[in-house]
Amino acid sequence: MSSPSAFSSLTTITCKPNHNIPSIIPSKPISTSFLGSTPKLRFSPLSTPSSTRISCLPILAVSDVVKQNQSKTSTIRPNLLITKEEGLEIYEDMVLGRSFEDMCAQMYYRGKMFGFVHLYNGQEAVSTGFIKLLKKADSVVSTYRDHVHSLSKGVPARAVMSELFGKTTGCCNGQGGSMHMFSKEHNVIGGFAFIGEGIPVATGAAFSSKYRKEVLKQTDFEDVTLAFFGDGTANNGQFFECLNMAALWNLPIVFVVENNLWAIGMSHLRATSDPQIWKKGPAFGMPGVHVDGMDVLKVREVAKEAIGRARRGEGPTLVECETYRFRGHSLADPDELRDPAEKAHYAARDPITALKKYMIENKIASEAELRAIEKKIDEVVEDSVEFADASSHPPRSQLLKNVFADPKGFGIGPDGKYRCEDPKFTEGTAHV
Ligand SMILES: Cc1ncc(C[n+]2csc(CCOP(=O)(O)OP(=O)(O)O)c2C)c(N)n1
Ligand SMILES: [Mg+2]
Repeated sequence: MSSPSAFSSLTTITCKPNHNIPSIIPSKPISTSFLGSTPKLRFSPLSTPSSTRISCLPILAVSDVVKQNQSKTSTIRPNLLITKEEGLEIYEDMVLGRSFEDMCAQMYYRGKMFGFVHLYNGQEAVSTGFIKLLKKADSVVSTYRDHVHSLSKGVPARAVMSELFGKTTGCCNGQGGSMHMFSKEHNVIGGFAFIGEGIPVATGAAFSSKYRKEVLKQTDFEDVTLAFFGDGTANNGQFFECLNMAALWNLPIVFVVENNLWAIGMSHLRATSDPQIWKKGPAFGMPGVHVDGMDVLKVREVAKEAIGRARRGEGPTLVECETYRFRGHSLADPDELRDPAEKAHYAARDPITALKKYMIENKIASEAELRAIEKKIDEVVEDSVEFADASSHPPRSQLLKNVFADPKGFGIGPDGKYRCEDPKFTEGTAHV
């Protein structure tokens, strides 16, 4: 039997009556004898694992989960959520994410990178809070905002920076660029540029973990997949289809919505009928949790529960992390739409500054120890730039490597030459 999860009671959040929305469910149960009649179209509920069964228990907030785990963490210092070792690891990962992205901005404006580059500044607590709890065999699926997810999962800074520079030493040999980080070795199975595109891929990865365990009997436990995506993406159909499949097949996946309140220049509150994304979990029969995504310790506690549920075979969880991006949508965005007061509000809640304060105030680490980490990371990031700069560009012969569609008739003409070499092609008059 699996151990009971703190989320078993979090699912009951759906029971909170919403007096603004009229109930469409009749108070008396309707007979299920005649399914052809719409008013009588009521089915008996499918049996669900006890952890996802919806009952009317008292509402449990994330803060209660945190408190509950706080008392379990250490008997010597019962108020702390992390050990020194964990704290230093988390701090280092968040500083790496931030410094790496700041360096990307510099390199982009110096013309070292091409195409769109989307930075993750401000959202570090989500990547670190979740990914640092994973094992190597677990998978991460990201979006175009994918550098930091890759770094948290262990892809070396050199490989990510080189990929951004379009060099052969990049994790995709320079063929992916900023939006397409991938590392088979680290089970980063893609940054995806089309929004929502990664969610079915993540669902497929989770299905394959379950299949390997249950059908092929290859492992004793299920590897977990984390699917990261944004608030705007959560209005996309693929999200709903995958919630359905993941719940139906009880897949070992966590859907992590990074709700930074904006989808390019569209406010989440203007674009979404019910802005509380976490509520969509219980609608599909899985727990839905909302957590402060600027607080890495809270994110981490929620992540522990969600990843633990997935690993124990208790199925998927939807976690909405309320966060904020400190820069424009991409480095090409002048970021003029968002209210300066809103930006200032979230800047004051910088997750790295908050963690630093927590660690120093609670004597988990000294200022000198944290400064030493910052210095070490500066060197790692500097080194990644020097490495990327010194690496070579891919040879022309690499152009069609990893292209799985038959290049004949697409990139290559009937004469065996690249179509782009035909001067008429570039004039726009070639017969394609
Ligand atoms: C299928 C598809 N439609 C439209 C776009 C253009 N687009 C790029 S980013 C974006 C907004 C996504 O916002 P959100 O999911 O909140 O992620 P964030 O950028 O805030 O991390 C859109 C619509 C796209 N990339 N893919
Ligand atoms: Mg967003």
